[in-house]
Amino acid sequence: MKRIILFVILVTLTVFGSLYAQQQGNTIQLKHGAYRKGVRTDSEMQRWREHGLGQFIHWGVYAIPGGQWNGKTSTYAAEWFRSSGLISKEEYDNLYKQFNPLNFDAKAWAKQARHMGARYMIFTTKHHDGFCLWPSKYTDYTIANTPCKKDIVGEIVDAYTAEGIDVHLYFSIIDWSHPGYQVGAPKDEFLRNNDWENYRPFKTESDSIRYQSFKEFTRNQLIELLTDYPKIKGLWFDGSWDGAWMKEAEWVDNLGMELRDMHPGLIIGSRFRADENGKRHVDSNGDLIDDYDQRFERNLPKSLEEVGGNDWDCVMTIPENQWGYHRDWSLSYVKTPYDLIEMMMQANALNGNLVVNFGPDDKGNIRQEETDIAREIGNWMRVNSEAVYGVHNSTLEKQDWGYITQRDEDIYLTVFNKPMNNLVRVKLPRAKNNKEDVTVIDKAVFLINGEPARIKEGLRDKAGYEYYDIVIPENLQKQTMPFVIKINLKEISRGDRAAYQQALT
Ligand code: H79
Repeated sequence: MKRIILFVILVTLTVFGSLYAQQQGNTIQLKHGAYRKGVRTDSEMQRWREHGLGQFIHWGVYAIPGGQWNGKTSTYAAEWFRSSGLISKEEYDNLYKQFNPLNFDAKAWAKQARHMGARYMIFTTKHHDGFCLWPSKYTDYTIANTPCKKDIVGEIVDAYTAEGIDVHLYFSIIDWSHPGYQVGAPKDEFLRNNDWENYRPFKTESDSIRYQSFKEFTRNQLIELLTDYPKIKGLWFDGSWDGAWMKEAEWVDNLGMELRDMHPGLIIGSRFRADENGKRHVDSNGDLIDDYDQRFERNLPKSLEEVGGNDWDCVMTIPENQWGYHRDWSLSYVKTPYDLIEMMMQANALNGNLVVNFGPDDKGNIRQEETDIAREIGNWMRVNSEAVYGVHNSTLEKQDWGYITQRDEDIYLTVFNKPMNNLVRVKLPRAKNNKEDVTVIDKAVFLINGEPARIKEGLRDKAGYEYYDIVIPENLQKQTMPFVIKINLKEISRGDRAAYQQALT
């Protein structure tokens, strides 16, 4: 009996002890987990954080079929055309011999991106098909063996950098063109049952040996990219959900360190490597792996809680799920500049960047729809970009008419849902300095015309929060695009409130 009691006590202690440890934030010792809690504080990362808006470009031989082949249209993502079933693998793998984008003009693309207001861009050096847009010396499947022959990656890096736009290189870990690459996504059961240790990506020893050559190939290409294009700011990895890659936690971790040593300040997102337990993006302790969260692809977070204090960006397609050039955009809803601006402000208000994707055609043209979107976003940015660059989540609570961003003392209210009464009601925070004080709006101005806004007294709620109403003047009431009101707050004594309110009317 005594033994049983002792056993029960021991079990209880162990269970509660470990729960307590977790609650206390005691962490499992990981060899290849996150190396930092919280965000990077260096200047390169600070610069990235302030970009607000980026451009993604997906370009490769998939632009030749553009989602169509022999009169048939694929509803698949156009850059996955090799797997669509509409083309044989052999035919696809020979498309590069026709890749000849005579209209390609990196400087024109970069200029357009700058006019749109993008501060960084991500460019596909190689997608899953393995075709390289730079003349890699480690494979023949590159731009060097097309009629084009230009170093496309080099021209992009130079042109965008010259326009003041930071370049990040997209690189797919999956490479269907390399004989050593073979696995794909691991079976869920190993991850779900916490049985990662027993996951075996390869069926035979020789498959495993072949994979070693693939690893070396991947490492060589990454070193080559950093060596040839030292101006780049970061690497944007994709396809790292491959089981064999995930199983190589130690090797990949070492590779990451090697790349960072080569290129101080290098920015790498959470989609590069898994920890030793097969956990991706966040490690077994819930800490973000590497520099920013890449999980919000085509899917914006709705609250700061979802963001968890990390840096993040959201890459967004214009149609539903087309990254590469697809000739037929009637297959899904096509986002409008309004939609994209709303997404950008939602992202910025939650401490993230929005990255809008473009898919140029096989001639090197950016399609008319994308050109129009870039121009319209650019027109909006020329007036309102103050509310985008270098901003962060505001001390003001999110309110139903739109999104709020802030830089130092400047608060930007971007109004999307214009109230029927043309009054933008602003809930103000309590005074920080002195409990006896109240917060009021000191200044308010419309960015669209620089005119000061009229402020009216709003309600005071039961909890004691103060509200003020910003009047939308007649000349702005018919706006069809969101507009920004820049405000500053001040704290005054309760005794001065009546005088403040009197002065408003
Ligand atoms: O490059 C873009 C996508 O091609 C790539 N990531 C973005 C940035 C991506 N790789 N994998 N996935 C997205 C998720 C895989 C989705 C798939 Fe499918 C479902 C592959 C096959 C079925 C989507 C639908 C792609 C083809 C059909």
